[in-house]
Amino acid sequence: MKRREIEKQLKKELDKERFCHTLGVMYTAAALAMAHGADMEQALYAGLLHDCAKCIPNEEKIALCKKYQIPVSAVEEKSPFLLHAKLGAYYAKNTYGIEDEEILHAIKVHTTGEPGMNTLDKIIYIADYIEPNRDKAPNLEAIRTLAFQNLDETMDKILSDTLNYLQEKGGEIDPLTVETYAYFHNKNTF
Ligand code: DGI
Ligand code: FE
Ligand code: FE
Repeated sequence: MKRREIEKQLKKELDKERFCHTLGVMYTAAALAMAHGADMEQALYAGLLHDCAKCIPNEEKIALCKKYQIPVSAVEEKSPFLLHAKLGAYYAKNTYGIEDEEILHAIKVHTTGEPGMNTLDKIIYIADYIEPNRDKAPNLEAIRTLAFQNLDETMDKILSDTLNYLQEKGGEIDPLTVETYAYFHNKNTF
């Protein structure tokens, strides 16, 4: 599907706020791609579709994963909202016709991250956090500046703040989030 058609469809699938966030991520990802010499078209598509499964009710997410044979971990059973990333990659491919595996992968890992993430993966993860409609995270201003300078350092900062936030609010922590933080922290230290 063309980007405009996908936009039209998503406007129906998502609530207003999520749709605005989606456009914010799409254009922020494009800007980050420009700054870091990555492919802008891939960034636009991945940004546009990253939350396409976000507005499916949580109870349905687990059933849909079983139906599509997407593995569900113990942490995902307890926090099914995490599944919107994997389900999003599934719908990007099967509903929106995206065949580019790099776009699908960036969507799949956009919530927890993954050790060894590539440039597009990082761009989507970071754009999701810094897009202009976001206002709650600490250090946002500094992180926004850093994002256009160094992707690995930005990942380290965001993951560190995210883990602190999850610890404070007592959220179930996915081992992948911890592994991704360790990966970037080590990468930046040595
Ligand atoms: O879908 P969005 O809200 O745009 O953004 P997202 O997909 O990055 O999800 C953001 C939330 O995900 C944020 O509140 C932090 C949370 N998160 C990230 N890693 C983990 C996590 N939540 C839990 N419970 N466990 C994690 O490991
Ligand atoms: Fe998301
Ligand atoms: Fe998002």
